Amino acid sequence: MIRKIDHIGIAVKSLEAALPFYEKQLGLKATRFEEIPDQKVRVAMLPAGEATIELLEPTSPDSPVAKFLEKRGEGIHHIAFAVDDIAAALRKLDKSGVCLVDKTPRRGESGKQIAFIHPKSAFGSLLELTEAPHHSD
Ligand code: CMX
Repeated sequence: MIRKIDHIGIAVKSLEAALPFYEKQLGLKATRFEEIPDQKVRVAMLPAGEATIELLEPTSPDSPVAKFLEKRGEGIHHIAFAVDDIAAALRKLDKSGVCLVDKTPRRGESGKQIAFIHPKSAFGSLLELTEAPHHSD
């Protein structure tokens, strides 16, 4: 079902404050910035080998990332796995009784379809499934 780790999401209070560490100290480069209204976040994507670091800044106090920062502070927020068929993967997980935040995919960065698995079903980690847009979309 899972092809690879697509990205790791890291919650930060401010992209502007966090980026110099990731770019100047670690030598990564933010290649894309995007606001995702559906998730109430602004993201910076920094490719790191085959996977990408996604820095997440909340755009609203009721963003899931704002709630995370309030409760747990800055740090790793989720791990995203690339799948070929997100709808089929969600059906399979749902049938097995896995607690899904999204039973049907939503729109994530770069027009990807995304869905989250609740941390209570994944032993404490928030997991994301992501399917890249098809060229004909
Ligand atoms: N990782 C691990 N645990 C987490 C978590 C996270 N990112 N976010 C919340 N939790 C924990 C909470 O601390 C809480 O733990 P306790 O019960 O021990 O206190 C537990 O999960 C359940 O929390 P909850 O009260 O049910 O729900 P929350 O209001 O905290 O929401 C969640 C949790 C996962 C349902 C919500 O954050 C969500 O819907 N996330 C998916 C969407 C999202 O995160 N979008 C932002 C990223 C967008 C992107 O990358 O494109």
